[in-house]
Amino acid sequence: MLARAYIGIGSNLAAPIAQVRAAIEALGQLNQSQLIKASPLYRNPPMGPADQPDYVNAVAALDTTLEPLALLSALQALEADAGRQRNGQRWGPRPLDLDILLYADITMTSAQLTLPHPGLPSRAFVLYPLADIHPELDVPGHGPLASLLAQVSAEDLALVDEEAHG
Ligand code: A4P
Ligand code: MG
Repeated sequence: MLARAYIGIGSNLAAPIAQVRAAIEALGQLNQSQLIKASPLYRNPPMGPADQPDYVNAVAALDTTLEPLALLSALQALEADAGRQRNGQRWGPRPLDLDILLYADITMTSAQLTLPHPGLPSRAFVLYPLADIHPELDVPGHGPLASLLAQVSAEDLALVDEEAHG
């Protein structure tokens, strides 16, 4: 079945802007999937350990017939292509992080996959780009995106200049 999925994209190593753009490009090539829309890119300070570079974050909307776990594997393959080492510290720096924020209206908790992504309701770097794509969105189990947004400040988010490199 065709499902709408929202993917959170993050990078803070190895030319983050280029990493995020390449990831959006790669999502457009994903099998059984169609890239519907991508948000602007936002630079913002690291959540978690502070001794790491700023992140660049964005969100992409995909229509896909991949089941949730198959989509997760496909995203992890893209992370690996970007040189992601999975033995690093939790919330440590990474060239590419791809999270499934939402998959249709599914709510689930398992060792491999939690939906919606548990960080979604509280993270400005997820909520604002999500709202750029789909402001009317309802987040399963959490209500209107607009209500979540109202509780989170955008002050740390800086829109990346379209002409910027690196
Ligand atoms: N997993 C469970 N649910 C999901 C889901 N919905 N999407 C599992 C993707 N993966 C999901 O993730 C660990 C495991 O989570 C996966 O094997 C998968 O089975 P990971 O990507 O290996 O590890 P991680 O990313 O270091 O940990 P975690 O807890 O997922 O961290 P987050 O939430 O991804 O946060 N600061 C800024 N400014 N911007 C960021 O993007 N990102 C992080 C990482 C830290 N600080 C940040 C940012
Ligand atoms: Mg992750």
